[in-house]
Amino acid sequence: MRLRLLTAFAAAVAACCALAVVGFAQRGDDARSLTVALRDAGGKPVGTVRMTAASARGPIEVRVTARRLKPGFHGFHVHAVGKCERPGFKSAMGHLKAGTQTHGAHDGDMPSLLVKRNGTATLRLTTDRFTLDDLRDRDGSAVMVHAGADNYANVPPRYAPQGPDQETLDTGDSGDRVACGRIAAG
Ligand SMILES: [Cu+2]
Ligand SMILES: [Zn+2]
Repeated sequence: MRLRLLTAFAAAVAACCALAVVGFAQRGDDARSLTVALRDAGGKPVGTVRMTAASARGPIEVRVTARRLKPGFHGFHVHAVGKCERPGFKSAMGHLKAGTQTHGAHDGDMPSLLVKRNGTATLRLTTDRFTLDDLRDRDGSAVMVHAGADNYANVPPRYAPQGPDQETLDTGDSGDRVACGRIAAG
């Protein structure tokens, strides 16, 4: 009798876990939301980015939780291609953009990630610069964390009378790519 109860209990637990897994899979990716796993240059998981659209054409809510990163500000962008080839993640190409946009105005530019002294970060932001469909376009896209701070191409004329150079206008000078999360084509 006792054994049968235990068996029933084990079956209930298994069913419950299976449901939880299914639930998670459904939560993971659908028309209104997606989840991105951030991995560092060694392939270790360092965070999660959850993107949710409140409505079909509405702004995207972005929620980031990250760990095992260096304290301080880190440039944080959506890059154009859904390829995170280690170690340098160059395969993700440049920032997600349309036409002649420059850095600070790129579709994929987002507020910087502030990593605390304990190496963790949380960030919650909204953006109306892209839709989930834009992220899941033919070549996908990638969420990128950089090694250093982003200057948003905000370089005062007293430093650069001719204006910032092309590299700054493309990147915001936040340096190496230290973590990447792939968004597959839809
Ligand atoms: Cu970037
Ligand atoms: Zn940019």
